[in-house]
Amino acid sequence: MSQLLEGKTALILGIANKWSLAFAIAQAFRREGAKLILTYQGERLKRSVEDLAGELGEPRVLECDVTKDDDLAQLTESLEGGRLDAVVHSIAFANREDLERPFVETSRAGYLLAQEVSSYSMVAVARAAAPLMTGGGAMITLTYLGSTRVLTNYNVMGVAKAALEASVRYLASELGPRGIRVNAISAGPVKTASARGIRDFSKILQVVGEHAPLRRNTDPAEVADAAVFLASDLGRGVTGDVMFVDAGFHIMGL
Ligand code: NAD
Ligand code: IMJ
Repeated sequence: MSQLLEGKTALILGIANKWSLAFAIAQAFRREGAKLILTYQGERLKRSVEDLAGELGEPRVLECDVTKDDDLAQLTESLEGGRLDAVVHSIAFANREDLERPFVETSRAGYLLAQEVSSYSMVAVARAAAPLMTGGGAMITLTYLGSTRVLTNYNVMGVAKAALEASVRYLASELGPRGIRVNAISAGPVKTASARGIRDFSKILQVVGEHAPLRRNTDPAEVADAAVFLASDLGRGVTGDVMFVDAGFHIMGL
């Protein structure tokens, strides 16, 4: 069988451990023949990501904290001379207390932090990567239903995801003429490190699994296969969009 990403090089940001959605995406991209470049947030995650790189055919692994302009500039510099065909942005962060107390209590600093890491970083990554995408390509970010619906405790992250999805549209409009497509995948709830410890997360999984049209939860491999589609030539007509991979949950009303 021919591979959908043969001859393509993909930069993947946001692997922390084997549960990360970005790791599932890296596995699917590798299965489809892509050459990978991985980044990790900082020293704390270096070992973990380097270990996982071993399962992915030892790709290049670089440090990139998206709040640091130097790291992003370094990333562009160290990849210069090579061509990039796909970029996966799978990064979010907010202060835990802002995901636990009423949204109205969100501090200025907490609001700005969530925006910086979870939304602005997509713009910064796009700016760093676009010059390397000389043959066009695809940028993909991960979002969640809380961008357009009020979901308990998602709070400041919902606002950041709304800004992220709007950023996808502006980036798609500007980068389209260069053959670069920009899309978001809105995944259903998955028990990753970013979900663990969220109050009542198991209950959320249960309710979503009972009410989604497919009557089950989302498998990270399904999110990864959608990313393969968007990064491949099969997705050539799709840009500026939010694709839901959530067993259909988002279509449901009461
Ligand atoms: P995860 O914790 O494995 O991934 C989050 C990643 O963000 C980590 O790798 C972390 O290192 C990285 N990160 C945080 N701050 C960073 C910084 N300053 N610089 C660089 N990297 C930084 O959890 P995940 O669930 O795989 O999350 C990945 C994406 O998927 C996020 O955008 C999340 O909002 C989104 N998402 C998750 C779910 C879910 O239920 N798990 C559902 C929909 C969307
Ligand atoms: C996160 C918070 C509240 C409800 C939530 C989530 N639901 C889901 C998530 C229902 C599915 C996971 N998600 C989609 C995220 O985007 C998570 C982002 C996140 C998680 C944490 C936890 C640890 C921490 N900061 C975080 N920042 C962002 O300290």
